[in-house]
Amino acid sequence: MGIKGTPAATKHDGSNLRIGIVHARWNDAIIQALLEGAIDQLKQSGVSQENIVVQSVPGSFELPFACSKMIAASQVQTNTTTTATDLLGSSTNLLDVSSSADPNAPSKTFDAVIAIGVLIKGSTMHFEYISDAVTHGLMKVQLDTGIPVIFGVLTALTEEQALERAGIASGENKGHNHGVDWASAAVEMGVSAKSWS
Ligand code: DLZ
Repeated sequence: MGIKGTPAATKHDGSNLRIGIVHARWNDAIIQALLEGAIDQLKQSGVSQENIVVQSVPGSFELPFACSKMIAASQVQTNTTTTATDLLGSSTNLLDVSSSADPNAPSKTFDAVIAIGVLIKGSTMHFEYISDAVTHGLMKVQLDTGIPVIFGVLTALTEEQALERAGIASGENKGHNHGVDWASAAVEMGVSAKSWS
């Protein structure tokens, strides 16, 4: 059984995965802690450094667009390779290429993307509008692309709440770094999505 507020632990091998991380730059100290937690956990799950691609955007509102573009660009790169081979050679060459490919090699397409942002409620309605738009936007990206997008957006009522969820609260109890859980979710969903397709 998991501790309250965290998922029950499962172990998955991320060594064949390529994971994208897109993070906002608002509330940067909290973002950096979450990013570090996520990257450490990805590596612990076997994802290699070169298969972790990090991209930043100004704020959380930009996360869905950036995730969508990142996924599309990675898919175009993969397709371009195929097209180039296609144009260069005969069908025999194409067969040669596929038979020499390592079936266990990580794909160039992202297997999962983690969107990291920290939204802290202010005195206007900005927080509500951005939280709602980002949540729906990220859900749409994963359903439209078929690539899992992990919801790494903290929607905190106070800065202290956000610090706790990044594991950097002041005082004795530093809280728990949710970036770690997001990385585990990315590996589990990346492995699962591969087996479901
Ligand atoms: C404008 C704004 C505000 C008020 N607060 C936050 C926040 O707490 N966290 C965050 O990630 N971004 C915030 N932003 C910026 C918006 O997400 C976005 O970058 C701008 O509105 C430009 O589209």
